[in-house]
Amino acid sequence: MPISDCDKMVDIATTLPGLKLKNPTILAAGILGETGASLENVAKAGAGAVVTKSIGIEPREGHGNPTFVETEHGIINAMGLPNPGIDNYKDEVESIIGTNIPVIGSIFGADAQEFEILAVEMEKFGVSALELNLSCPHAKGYGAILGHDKEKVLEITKVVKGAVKVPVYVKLSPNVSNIAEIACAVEDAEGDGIVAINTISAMAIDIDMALPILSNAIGGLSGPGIKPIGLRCIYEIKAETELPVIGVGGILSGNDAIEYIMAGASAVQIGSGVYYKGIGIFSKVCQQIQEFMDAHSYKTIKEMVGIAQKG
Ligand code: RRO
Repeated sequence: MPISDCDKMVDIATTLPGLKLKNPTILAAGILGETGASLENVAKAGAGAVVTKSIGIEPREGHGNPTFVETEHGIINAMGLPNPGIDNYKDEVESIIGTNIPVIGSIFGADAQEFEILAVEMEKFGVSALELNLSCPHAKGYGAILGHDKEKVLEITKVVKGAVKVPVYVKLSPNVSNIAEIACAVEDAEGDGIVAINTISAMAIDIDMALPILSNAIGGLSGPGIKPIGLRCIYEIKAETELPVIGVGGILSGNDAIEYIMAGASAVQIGSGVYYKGIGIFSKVCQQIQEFMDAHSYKTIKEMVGIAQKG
């Protein structure tokens, strides 16, 4: 939103390795990422960048229904990594490359070799950066099993870094005892940045049926209830590493985004917020960030990054 008084003009652009963003809001993986057209709609709605669906080697149907349940303070999903497979996703990605915002390719694999193959393909499609999904909490053989192990995180990040030129971001799980230690493994492998956090392992029970609601029983919690946990994770990661961080988890407003930025995030991702507020959330959050900065005399996002860190 333009601000008429030039002295009060604030700049909400932000820069991370390989990413020049006109604003700090990014569509998170797994939301509206099925097609190039749906990603383009998010770009038109004002997002600074988009992350694709998490893509693997082969097509996967994912878990059976129900895959999704809304609870008091968030949403629990166990989609089970449904995706068309890398070869079938090519046209979708290529259709949005060259539109006005960066595209980040999210990939998941069972081991470093699969990640390498996927990374090379995604790079060929023309993405600006990669996001390694090492953190899906409920897909057997993928995600958490790798991302909870700092040696595996180091190996996968190193292998991918050796195979591509685009920057490599690693999406981390909050379901670990020490997230900063895992972030340090990314740094040791010369990864370019961290995305935190993925969803929190959770469940809901149907008391009439006396059964778990999700077909997979256990899923991942996202939405407003996880914001304080996401903030704590960013804060801990920034205290231990120099890596740039993209914050994600329960961002529904400009103030939520500012909290993440002050904890140390250079940009934020919005996922469940689209479910709660609609696609207009990107421009709304940007407007609210701008208003906050104007009211508090911040001129750039960079000035605010990590200012809540002690010492
Ligand atoms: O597909 C999923 O069930 C899923 C993924 Br890949 C992820 O990274 N996080 C999540 O909560 N769900």
